[in-house]
Amino acid sequence: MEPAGKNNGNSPQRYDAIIIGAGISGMFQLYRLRELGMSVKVFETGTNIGGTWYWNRYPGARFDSESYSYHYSFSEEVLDEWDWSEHFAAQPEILRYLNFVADKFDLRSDIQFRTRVKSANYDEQNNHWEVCTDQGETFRSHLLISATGPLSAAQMPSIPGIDDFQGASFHTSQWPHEPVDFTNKRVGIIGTGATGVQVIQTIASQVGSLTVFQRDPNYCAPLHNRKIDKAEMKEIRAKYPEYFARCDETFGSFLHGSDPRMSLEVSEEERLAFFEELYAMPGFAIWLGNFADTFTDQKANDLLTEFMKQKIRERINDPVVAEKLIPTDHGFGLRRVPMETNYYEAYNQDNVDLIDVNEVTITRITQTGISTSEGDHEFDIIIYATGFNAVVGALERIEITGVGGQSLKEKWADGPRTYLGVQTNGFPNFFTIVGPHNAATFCNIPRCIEQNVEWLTGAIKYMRDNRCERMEASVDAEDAWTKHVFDAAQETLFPTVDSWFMNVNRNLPEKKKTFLLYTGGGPYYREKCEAVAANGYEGFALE
Ligand code: NA7
Repeated sequence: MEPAGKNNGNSPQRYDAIIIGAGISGMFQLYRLRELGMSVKVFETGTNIGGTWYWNRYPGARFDSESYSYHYSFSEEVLDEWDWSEHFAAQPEILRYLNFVADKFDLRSDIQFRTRVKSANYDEQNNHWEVCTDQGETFRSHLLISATGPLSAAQMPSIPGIDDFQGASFHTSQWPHEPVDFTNKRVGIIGTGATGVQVIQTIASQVGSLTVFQRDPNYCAPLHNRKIDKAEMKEIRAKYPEYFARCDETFGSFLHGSDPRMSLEVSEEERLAFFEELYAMPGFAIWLGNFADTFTDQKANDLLTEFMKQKIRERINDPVVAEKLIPTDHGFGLRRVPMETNYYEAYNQDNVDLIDVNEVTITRITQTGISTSEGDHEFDIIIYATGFNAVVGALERIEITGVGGQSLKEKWADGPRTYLGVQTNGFPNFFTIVGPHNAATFCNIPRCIEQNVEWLTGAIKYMRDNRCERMEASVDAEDAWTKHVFDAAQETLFPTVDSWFMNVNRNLPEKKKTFLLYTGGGPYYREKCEAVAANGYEGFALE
């Protein structure tokens, strides 16, 4: 390890570790590495901590996970002192919570804000990383850790004329810090993923008019959010250990885990009653608490899909609009399920219009609005809820080069290759939290972030205790893990549908179709990571 000294005359400042990103992962990794007595520097593009919850300030942004399953578990003090006001907290409260944690542990003193890491190059001779920022500074560190988040590289649509628009326009993840007044405004929104759904249902009652440009509809499910009063908070707090234990057991580390029964094992009556029960439950119950074969057997998936289609039809007054809102190219739950509160009912309002861009093409953004094959729409505000260059996008924006000057982007041109989703061969001492192929990509994310950070901290401590200077995933371990990731995906129906899970983004046609997530489940992933550690970090070369 480098000595903890931070400066050395005019040469670049040196740290034991550099962390990129001050969201939930970066904050916790900083906390743990400080405990090891390491010198650490965190770079963050934003003006404050919070990552996803700092950037995504759009109206309606909130948890889809139960608040008390999402928060950090590592500090009893934080658990004791923080109360949640809703079962699914909204973004302002979440950001207040993360600031509370940052204040409590004085995390900001090691974080440099307003700074984007532009490049990171491994210096083989000196076994350190040289990190350059957009502020023109260069830093050196022994270890480099990306905590950049799987959905942080905002993606605008590839529509001509975006810069021509004279009104206000925002990508949802680059929302202004000042409130946006929608009163009497003519608003257009492009995108109906998890984000678009939250925005639409929130602003539909505030705007003068809302025109939704939808390409592929998604199956949305009711969130059933409620307030938490003091008495209920006390009960919830008493159950924290139970909740964390439950998350450890389930596939996606949510409170909801699949039912052991198979869909066709029960009578139709029983099956429908179960679907109704789940539909009435809060959160991801209907998605992740369903029959065990829902995402592995097409027939099982078809049954649930039919139930969900019917629910949409029941909630929309105009049958033509209802059919537009029903996906035709995929079954329920095979893409990320947006959670909603009166989303479908918004389309029953007179001031809300739905345009299917498969029928009516958007030709360009103009000075005054959006031009389509069937005429022009004038807007005061255009909202782009068009998602992200998912999972690999934030890493691709940084020019990362490893041994022999190999570029990470080039190495991953046909899709990421990783060992455990934490390292890739040729990039020693570079670790990815929530990297591609990591269980954290298909997870109630803080649960998996904590696992990632604890495991990595253990590996770093092992390096120190055993006087190792260099840790690198072997080619064999990387090949085996990457194959395992693809094999696990093939056992599910997820690869049958184009989505960001599959590295498909129609605004980035050059991206190669490949599976980015890990679908072997949290429990297996954790077991595997623990076994690797117990066997002296098997699969990694340690020197
Ligand atoms: P998503 O889920 O990637 O959704 C983006 C939406 O934007 C989706 O409906 C896209 O339609 C739509 N889109 C993108 N480009 C266009 C163009 N050019 N024209 C029309 N529509 C377009 O991102 P979100 O922010 O909603 O959610 C991301 C994740 O954040 C989510 O999964 C949660 O885990 C949290 P498409 O489906 O491509 O037809």
